[in-house]
Amino acid sequence: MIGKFFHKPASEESDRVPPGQYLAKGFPVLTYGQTPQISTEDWEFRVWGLAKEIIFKWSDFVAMPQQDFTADFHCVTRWSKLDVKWTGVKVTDLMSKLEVDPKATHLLEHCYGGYTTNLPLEDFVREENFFAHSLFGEPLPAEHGGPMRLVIPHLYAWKSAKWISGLEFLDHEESGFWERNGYHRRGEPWAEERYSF
Ligand SMILES: Nc1nc2c(c(=O)[nH]1)N[C@H]1C(S)=C(S)[C@@H](COP(=O)(O)O)O[C@H]1N2
Ligand SMILES: [Mo]
Repeated sequence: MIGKFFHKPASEESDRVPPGQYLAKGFPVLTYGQTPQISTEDWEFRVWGLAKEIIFKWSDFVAMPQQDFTADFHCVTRWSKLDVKWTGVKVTDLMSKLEVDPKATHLLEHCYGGYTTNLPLEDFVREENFFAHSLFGEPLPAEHGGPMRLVIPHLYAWKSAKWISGLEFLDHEESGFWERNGYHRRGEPWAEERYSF
């Protein structure tokens, strides 16, 4: 396993690599199923459930404040990539445009292609979370979730939904795709919250 695709972190990086993780060479692609192809003209982002329903178009998203982000990326299959550079919109900036019911405690991220993953609201509404449409200065490639994905740096990357199509706000926890298939409900890499069994 070590060698061709992974390397051991140098000592100055090792304190940034969670237990049981290795640094990937390049940026692996991890997708369950097909890669959806969605143009920015067709892309829509819908909010529903315990929030006032609203549909954003691509132009609405790029009209919000745009920022650069640098974040570490940890896949539960044990590869990590440090200092990934993204551009997009902060979750907190999107939240300022929503009317979320105070009863909402959780949400489900929905994606083109049918993938879902869940989060407690407090793991979603954090300053370091963002929607990304660019990767290392280029439009986000389809295989990495383009045209738009969510990035939740403090949790394992299955929470970072690619081809995001919407958010469903809930007053209870509902499992997403991997959570129903044995992954941990929350997925904090430093606590190695990998699987639920
Ligand atoms: N829609 C969707 N989002 C997804 C996935 C997926 O299969 N479908 N895989 C998740 C997993 S397990 C990981 S590790 C990351 C991988 O992102 P990458 O392919 O850009 O490296 O995307 C996450 N988001
Ligand atoms: Mo993953």
